[in-house]
Amino acid sequence: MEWCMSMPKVELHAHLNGSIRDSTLLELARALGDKGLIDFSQVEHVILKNDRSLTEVFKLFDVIHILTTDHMTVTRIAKEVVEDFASENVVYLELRTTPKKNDSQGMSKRSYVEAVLEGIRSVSSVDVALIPYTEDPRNLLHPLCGATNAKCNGNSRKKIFVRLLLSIDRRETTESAMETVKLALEMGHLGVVGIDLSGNPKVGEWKTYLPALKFAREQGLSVTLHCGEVPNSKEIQDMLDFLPQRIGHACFFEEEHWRKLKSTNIPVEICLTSNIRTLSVSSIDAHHFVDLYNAKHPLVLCTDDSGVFSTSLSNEYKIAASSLGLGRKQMFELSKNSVEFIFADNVVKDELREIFNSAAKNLE
Ligand code: 6MZ
Repeated sequence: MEWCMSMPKVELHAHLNGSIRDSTLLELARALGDKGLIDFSQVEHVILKNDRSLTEVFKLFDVIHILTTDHMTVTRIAKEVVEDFASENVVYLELRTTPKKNDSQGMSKRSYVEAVLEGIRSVSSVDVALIPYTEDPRNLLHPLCGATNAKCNGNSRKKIFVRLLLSIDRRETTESAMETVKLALEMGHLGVVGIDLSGNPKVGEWKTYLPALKFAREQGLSVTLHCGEVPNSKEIQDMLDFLPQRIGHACFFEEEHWRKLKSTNIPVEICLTSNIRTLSVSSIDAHHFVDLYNAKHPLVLCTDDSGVFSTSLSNEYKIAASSLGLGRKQMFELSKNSVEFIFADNVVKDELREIFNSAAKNLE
């Protein structure tokens, strides 16, 4: 586990509100409980419960969203989530979140995303490279210490690249999804690099979002889809035909879906603990990760919801390594290959390749 912690890692599938520390959720719940706005003991029970079906997970998200409605809290959780990933040597984080409109809080989708960005910028425990690298000279790496010029003080500091994906929730309307895509385009210069389709997979039809997803792609945004988290053969086929840049989960694929996936080489975001906890996959040994890994299909290990599923990216690597009997070199390669599937530009990719190359030298 220590070794998995120390290795540089890339996180491409992490939902902001699913990655909150339990301690923070409990603190927020206690504060609302004290104000008489919620029943703390009931919410505490929901937060601390460990085994949840997929349906229960989405009930938990509704509770979490009640606790994180205001701008200040959104800023706080974004800061903490970045700090937590950085503390386990994640060097590139593509954080995804659903922009929320909430009139009672004076919150628009834009002000929600601004609050997230403020949280990311306020991280001080590590250097954060957020604004597209090419446009902000303060983000250039110092040639000696490896820290950004903005914060270099002669010592080597940890650094994490952060980019945002804006999520469309399957409960939204076509218009609302289009609003999210337009917002992502307007905020590209602030570090938003793509669109995700997520939310309860038993709800809604993905076709509702097709116009928005097509528009996103036409305008140069990368798209990732939650695909096959529940059995739905037609939807899976249609999603694969759309040729998204990546997909998440792929739990309920049938033969023809695997054939299509493998022939198109669409990278898969693998969320082991999440799939096991929600009973989408019966055991690690039965997980499609094993076949995809052996087939050398592009894949990336991810946490999904590190808070909700009490996991970390290092833990996901540890689980994968023990189930497949992978050695350090193979785990390192798996982590390094993830760089090829990020949505940020080639300058960032080159920078990350450098980070992995110098880490490889230290491993020898
Ligand atoms: C599908 C999921 C998910 O956006 O409020 N989300 N969608 N499948 C999953 N697997 C377990 N886990 C999380 O983060 C929480 C939201 O992310 C999506 C859901 O829409 C959830 O409400 P944000 O930051």
